Amino acid sequence: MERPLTQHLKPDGSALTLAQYRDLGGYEALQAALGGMSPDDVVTRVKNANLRGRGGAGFPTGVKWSLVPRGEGAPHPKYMVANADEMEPGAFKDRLLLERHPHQLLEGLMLAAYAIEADVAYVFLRGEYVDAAKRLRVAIREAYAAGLLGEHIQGSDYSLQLYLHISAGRYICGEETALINALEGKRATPRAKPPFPQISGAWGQPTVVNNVETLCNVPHIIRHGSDWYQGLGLGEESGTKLFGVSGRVCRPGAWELPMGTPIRDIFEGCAGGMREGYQLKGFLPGGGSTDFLLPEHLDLPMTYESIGKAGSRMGTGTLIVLDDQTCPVGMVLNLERFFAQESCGWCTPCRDGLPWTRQLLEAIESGQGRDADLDTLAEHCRFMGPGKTFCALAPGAMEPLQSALKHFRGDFERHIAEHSCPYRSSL
Ligand code: L3W
Repeated sequence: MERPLTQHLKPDGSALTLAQYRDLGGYEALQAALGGMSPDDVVTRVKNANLRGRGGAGFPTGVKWSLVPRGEGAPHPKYMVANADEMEPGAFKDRLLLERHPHQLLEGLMLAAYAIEADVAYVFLRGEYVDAAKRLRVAIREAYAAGLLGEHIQGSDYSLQLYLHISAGRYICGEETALINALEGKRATPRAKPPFPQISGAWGQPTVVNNVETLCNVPHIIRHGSDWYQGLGLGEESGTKLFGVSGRVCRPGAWELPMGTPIRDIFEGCAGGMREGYQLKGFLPGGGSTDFLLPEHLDLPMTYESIGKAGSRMGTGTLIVLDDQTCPVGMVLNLERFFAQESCGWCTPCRDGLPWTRQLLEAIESGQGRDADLDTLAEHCRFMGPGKTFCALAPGAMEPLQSALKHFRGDFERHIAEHSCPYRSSL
């Protein structure tokens, strides 16, 4: 199986240097693009490859790029941003790529910048990713010194400045318009869309924001072509994907596998299934802001479509596993504490609704809950559902809760009836 994104990672966990990356064919795609492909050619190849955004939403990358005004008369400066603010609960896939394959990201970012004719590129990095920051700084320095960044890259007409921006922190900075506000030095609140950033983004100029994993695919697509990339997927969807598993499994980790790999292969084949003495009760397939699926869903292929049809989202592709000895109410409470803390406070349903949700769950989990609280929680799921809030944070936060109320309702009811957490006594 081809693993274009991760096959060359070094077993000692260190980052590939520029020389090592070049030995593997690194920056050949950039050279090919600058030497003989127009920005339109690059956009078309990525569009035909059917690369979809790996940050969680799955929007087609080539389509996003094609919406940027290009050619004569297009506004400048334009900005290209790598969204490296990975904070989705359960997700650690981008960290792997950032720490160990920094030049792959830089090459993808440069190709994307060339495709949209950007003048400036940023890596917007999560503040806690200290090792990634160190390694990216080295890689950026190496790239400038080798003439891969700066004025007239590799003797071409194309010039690009690239900066590392360390996030001041906040989950919402991963939402592209909040990220753009933060980049401008403003408070990180999302903006209304439209206009989409492709038209009016950073400082009112055309801007594209792509996830780290998305960008890491681009050099491979340019080098090997759209058909090759399409062929890596097992079904309708193209390419490979970094899937992760956390929870009480034998081998928590992240693996690059074909898009469309059955969940069972990830959970059992890669993560080794449950640790001895534990049973699988359910799992969040795409990180903390997705709906629970059940053991009966293990044979589904991991694609945006199939996970969507099952009532959840593939999101970041990182499974969080719930076992039979972990309290589902406690697990959801833990997530809602995070989301309530991370609400940016811009819109009322999210600012007030998430802390209220957290309080209700705290009451239930500690044995102080009432029957009516379950109806109130269900109401919150509706009032903070899709389209009811300014951005996707609160609807995402409601996904694990609404599905836990559906699949594990008996656990909520037992907390209320027994005035305590039934899992605590079984520890
Ligand atoms: C032009 C249109 N562009 C959409 C573009 C848009 C953006 C991308 C996705 O949230 C999800 C969220 C989290 N014309 C367009 C268009 N676009 N329609 O497509 O946009 P959207 O609105 O579908 O999603 P979003 O608000 O960006 C992303 C989920 O990801 N998620 C969270 C991940 C968090 C991280 C992290 O830790 N950094 O990855 C996990 O599932 O819940 O649903 O570029 O401009 N008509």
